[in-house]
Amino acid sequence: MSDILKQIAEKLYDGEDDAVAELTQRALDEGLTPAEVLNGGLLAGMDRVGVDFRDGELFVPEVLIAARAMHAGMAILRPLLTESDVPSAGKVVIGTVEGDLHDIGKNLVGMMLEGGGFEIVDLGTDVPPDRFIEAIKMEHPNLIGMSALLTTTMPSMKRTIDALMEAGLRDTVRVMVGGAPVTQTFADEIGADGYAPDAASAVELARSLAGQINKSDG
Ligand code: B1M
Repeated sequence: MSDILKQIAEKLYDGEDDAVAELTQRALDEGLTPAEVLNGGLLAGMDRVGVDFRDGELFVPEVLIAARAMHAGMAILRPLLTESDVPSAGKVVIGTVEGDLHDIGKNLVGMMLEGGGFEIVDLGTDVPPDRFIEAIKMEHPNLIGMSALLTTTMPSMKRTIDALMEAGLRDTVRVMVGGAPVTQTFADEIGADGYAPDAASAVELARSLAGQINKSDG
C-alpha cells in the first residue's frame, strides 16, 4: 500500500480530522483515484477501528472521533464521488433505520448513488417507519434504501416494509437494504426487493430496481 494511504489510515485511527482531510487532498493531487483513497486509506483505517472496538481496545468516544475524521476525508471525496453526467436515473429516499445512529456507510451509499445519477433524499439516522412513509408520500421516489449496522435494529427494516404495505404504498417503490449485519437471506425473509453488500453494488442494484418501477404509476 502506498505510504500516503497508510498515513491516511493511521490518522483516521487516531481521529486527526484535519490531517485526514489534508492527506486525502494530497493523495488526490498526487494522482490517486477517489476509489483508491477511499478503500486503501479511509476504509482501511475504519476497518482497524472496527476490529479494536470489537476487541475492547477502543471505546465509543474514540470511535466517534475516528468517525469525525472519516467524515472529514469523505467531505473531500464527496464532489468527486457525486459528480455525474448521467441523466437522472431516479429518486432514492435513504436513511439509517430506527434506533441506529451509524451513518458512514449510508452516506457513502448515498454519494455513490448520486454519482450514478440518482437524486438522493437523505432522511439521516434513527428513521422510524412513519418517517419513510411520509417521505414516500412527499417525494414519490423510485426506491427507498435502508441501512442498519446493528443486529438489534435490523427488525426495523421489516417494520418499515410492513408499514409500507399497511399504507398501500408497497407497489409504488422498490426497497433495497444493506449494512454490515444484513444479508441476502435476511433481505428475502423481510420481503425487500434487493440487498447490496457495498456501495458500488448498491448503484448496480438501484439501477436494476429503478428500471422495474414506472413512476407515472406512482
Ligand atoms: Co458502532 N458498532 N456502535 N459505532 N460501529 C459496530 C457496527 C459494531 C460491529 C462494532 C463491533 O462490535 N465490532 C457493533 C455492532 C454489533 C452488532 O450489532 N452486530 C457496534 C456497536 C455495538 C455499537 C454501540 C451499541 C456501542 C455502544 O454504545 N456500546 C453503539 C450503538 C449506537 C446506535 O446506533 N444506537 C455504537 C456507536 C457507534 C458510534 C456512534 C461510536 C460510531 C458511529 C458513528 C457514525 O456512523 N457517525 C460507530 C462506528 C463507527 C462503528 C464501526 C467501528 C464502523 C462502522 C462504519 O462506519 N464502517 C462498526 C464496526 C464495523 O463495522 N467494522 C461498529 C464503515 C462503513 C463504510 O461501512 O457501515 O458497513 P458500513 O457500510 C458499507 C456496507 O455495509 C454497505 O455499503 C457501505 C459501504 O461499502 N451498506 C449498504 C451500508 N448501508 C447500506 C445500505 C444499502 C446498501 C449497502 O442500501 C440501502
